[in-house]
Amino acid sequence: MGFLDKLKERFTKKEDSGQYLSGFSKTKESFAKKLSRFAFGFKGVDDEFLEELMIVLLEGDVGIETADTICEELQKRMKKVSHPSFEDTMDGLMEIMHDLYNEVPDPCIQMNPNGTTVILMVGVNGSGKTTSTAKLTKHYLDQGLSVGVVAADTFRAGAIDQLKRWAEKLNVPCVAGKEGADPSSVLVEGCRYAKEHQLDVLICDTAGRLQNKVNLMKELAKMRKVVSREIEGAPHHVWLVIDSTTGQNGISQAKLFKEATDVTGMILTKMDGTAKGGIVLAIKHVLSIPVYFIGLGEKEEDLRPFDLESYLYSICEGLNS
Ligand SMILES: Nc1nc2c(ncn2[C@@H]2O[C@H](COP(=O)(O)OP(=O)(O)O)[C@@H](O)[C@H]2O)c(=O)[nH]1
Ligand SMILES: [Mg+2]
Repeated sequence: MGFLDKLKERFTKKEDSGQYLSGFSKTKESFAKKLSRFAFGFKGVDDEFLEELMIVLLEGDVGIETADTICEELQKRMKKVSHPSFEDTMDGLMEIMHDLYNEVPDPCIQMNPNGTTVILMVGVNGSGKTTSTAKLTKHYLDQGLSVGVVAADTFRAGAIDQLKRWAEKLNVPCVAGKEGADPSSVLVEGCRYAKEHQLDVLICDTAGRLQNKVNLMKELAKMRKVVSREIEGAPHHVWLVIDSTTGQNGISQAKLFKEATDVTGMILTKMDGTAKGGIVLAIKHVLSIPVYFIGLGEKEEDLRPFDLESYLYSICEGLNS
């Protein structure tokens, strides 16, 4: 049984396979469809094929460095197979993508065993922080945990109201300051509320100003310091929210944030709106930051824990059949 058959077998048993398939339909449309064109008259993994593959990978925003690695590895592996068929080659390709992501397997998300788990959401404006805060809230509520949110994006009144509306809809407490208030003071208030009410999870939505590294570092350092004073070990997670439709620009943002603070995980949003789903591989390969969740739509249920096999199957479905 080939790699793709095994992927398919496991994928069909997953609960959220339907959400994955529809969320990644644009990437699949581009990736699998373009690759399947090479099936006709396939002559093996020669220069011409590798060149075409490189273009498909780059168009899917896998990024030059990662695409290079994939092509080299495919050439190496296929040399060991005598007269590889197109199916063998696609099997090899998907297995390489799998192994590349998993060179460093994503660690599990650790929850604070002694109290509230504090999650800081960071990222530039419009990346999907507030929406992802709401989606994460639903994710943890569904697990039977108590959740609160903090509107620490105090730069726009609209941002505070947006989170308040989500909190109301999801029926969770929202600690919010006034527009223009010091975000750190709102975070402190949020932590105190969480302790007093023994919340399991506190998700803090922060402001996403695109700024220089020094200011970003200072701001993030201050936020970390104030929450660490309130709850031991906090923030337990700093999750960077990246809009996957921004492609390689998203990777530059991720680099900046990684240099500015200890980003512990990533949420890649708007996968449903893009054919550039290859950004998952690029982010992991180039930055070694675990991808924990992916956004596949605008509703609260459209956040899925990232599952490597489901992702790979969803972008290559139909390729070998
Ligand atoms: N299609 C889609 N839209 C999303 C997703 N995540 C966020 N959005 C939309 O992106 C826009 C910006 O999101 P928002 O959470 O306000 O970004 P923030 O500025 O980082 O807080 C909103 O219109 C969201 O509905 C997603 O996974 N898929
Ligand atoms: Mg926001």
